[in-house]
Amino acid sequence: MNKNSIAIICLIVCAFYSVQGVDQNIEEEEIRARAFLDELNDELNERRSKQTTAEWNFNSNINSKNEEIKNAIAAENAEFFKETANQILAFDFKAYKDEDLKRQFKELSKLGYAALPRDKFKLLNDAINAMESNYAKVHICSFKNRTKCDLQLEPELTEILLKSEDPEELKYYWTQWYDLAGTPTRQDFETYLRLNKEAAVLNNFTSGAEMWLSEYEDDTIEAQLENIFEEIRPLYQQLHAYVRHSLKQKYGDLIHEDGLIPMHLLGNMWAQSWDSIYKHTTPYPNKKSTDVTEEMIAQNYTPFKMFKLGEQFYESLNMSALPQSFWERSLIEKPIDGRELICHASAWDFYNESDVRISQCTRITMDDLYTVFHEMGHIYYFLQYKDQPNVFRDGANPGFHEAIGDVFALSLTPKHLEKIGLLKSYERDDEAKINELYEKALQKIVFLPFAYSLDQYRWSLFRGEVEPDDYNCKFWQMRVAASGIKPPVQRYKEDFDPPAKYHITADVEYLRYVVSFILQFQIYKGTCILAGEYDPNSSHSVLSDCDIYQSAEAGNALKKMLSLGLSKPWPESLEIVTGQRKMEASALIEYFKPLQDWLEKRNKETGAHIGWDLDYECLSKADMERNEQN
Ligand code: X8Z
Ligand code: ZN
Repeated sequence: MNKNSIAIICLIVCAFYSVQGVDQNIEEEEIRARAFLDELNDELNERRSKQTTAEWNFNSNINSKNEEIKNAIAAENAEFFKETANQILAFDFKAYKDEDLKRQFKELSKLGYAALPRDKFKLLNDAINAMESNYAKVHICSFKNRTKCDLQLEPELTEILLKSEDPEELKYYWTQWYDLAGTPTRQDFETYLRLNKEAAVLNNFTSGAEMWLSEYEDDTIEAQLENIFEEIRPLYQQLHAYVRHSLKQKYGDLIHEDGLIPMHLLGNMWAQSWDSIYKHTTPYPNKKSTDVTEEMIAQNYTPFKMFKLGEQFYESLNMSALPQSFWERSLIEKPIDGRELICHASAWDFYNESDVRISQCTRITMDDLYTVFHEMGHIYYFLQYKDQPNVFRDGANPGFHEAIGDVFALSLTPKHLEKIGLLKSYERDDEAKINELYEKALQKIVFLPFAYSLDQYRWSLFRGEVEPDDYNCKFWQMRVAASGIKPPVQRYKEDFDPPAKYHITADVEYLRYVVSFILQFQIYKGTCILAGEYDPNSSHSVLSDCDIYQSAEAGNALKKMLSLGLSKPWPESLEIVTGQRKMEASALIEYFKPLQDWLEKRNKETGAHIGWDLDYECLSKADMERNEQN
């Protein structure tokens, strides 16, 4: 053996022992790290519990005292999170073998807004609170009686938008809402944008867009969504063409055959769901509707009864009854004591035993029954993952949390509604089935471009791609291009309409709903197969007929998925129920296939134009005045 060989052997042996030494060090550190996290966990639960209580108090009773308490606790917790993030720098967690530990540390190192210095953190919270309070406090004078000025978004404006068929009245309320809920928040919104960017940079992201997108733990998520929208666009265009053509019969000159649909005629303040125009546009109007609102009223349904119906459905899938505290502490009806509150429905985890609650100004309608199911999905997610470490007590990604309740609601098929006595003497033939799918598409398909454009818009602002002067223009350009709808009146550069949507005012990321509306069909299909309610290999089996009620198999798989929380990357959660690890639109497309075929045929027969001209003009009020003078 020559000298060189001896040196090489020595190098190999030394390297082996030093790797072993490192391994041993890492293992020892992992033991210390686990002890650190165990201790921290109780403190995190306590702090989050205290913060949630303060947020709940503000949400259900907006006043300066509750705002002050909420801000003080948020500031205190932000400082604590900063200290914790400093402490964890002492742990070399990226080198750990234990994936679970690594992931807990990774979550703990995300500071979000807490990364801001104390004064800026306060400024940012003040701006968001101010926008939320403004939204909650809007009161509008009645169209017919301008001295009666106590109309609010929920329930009055929502009801009027749903029911009125008078374009002038609808235009009045639409304009009032956007003028009062949007424009006055412009300054706060600009503060929010500035500090959001600073926080993103402190978190090592280029902007708030990247910070939001990182929650999906997949660098290709934007590209995947682009592909999914390519797949869905033909169905949306057919639906849009059919609706526009049908509404023209009702509203005449207000609608142009190849133009944008004026959004105040679509039954919803943001035109995010068009189900209330079902009655004017039904494919087969002689068939009975599956909207059971009237029957719910006739049977004296109350909010409590709607929530009990929801609970019973979840229980039928092997989930437990809701804790007594849920019933005692939730807010399921709009209080009539005059206090200001946020009526937008929400579900709350108090990180404390089983303290979970819903806040919803429930109306007795089928739409609100869907919302009850939706919110309960959040609640059962909270309950299933409650034994996970605090940092994993969250959805597999934000879209999962939004999807669960909707998966259950998809089982509210006509057959199910008959079973629970809400639908009577319903005859189900091919025409009735087209009506059913059409009604669902007005909720689910219409929503997708709306939701996507909302966050594409915010991303572009976060990324600094839009000049402040163009903030409003850009918003409408993107909404128009995505959905083929337009505001009922000219909006100007001086207006600021985006915060007239709750999630923009309240800084809630919205891509979660896009992901949810795709995933929910995928998860629904998976549970339907498990329940033996759907056979993908049989041409007689129809996905939209499936009802997973009382299926222990579906329930157990869902429970297993929910109990993972955020502890594993989301493909693992998806795989449990669907066997797939990728988000796919194929289940949604399959669900609506019979409708898509029908729409294509019908639109051809009627000559309905497909697509829309992008005739949205960006103007300032000064431009407008000049134009008028010339
Ligand atoms: O905000 C909600 C839920 C609460 S997480 C009621 N949703 C979105 C909205 O109302 O804009 C549900 C679907 C879309
Ligand atoms: Zn939700």
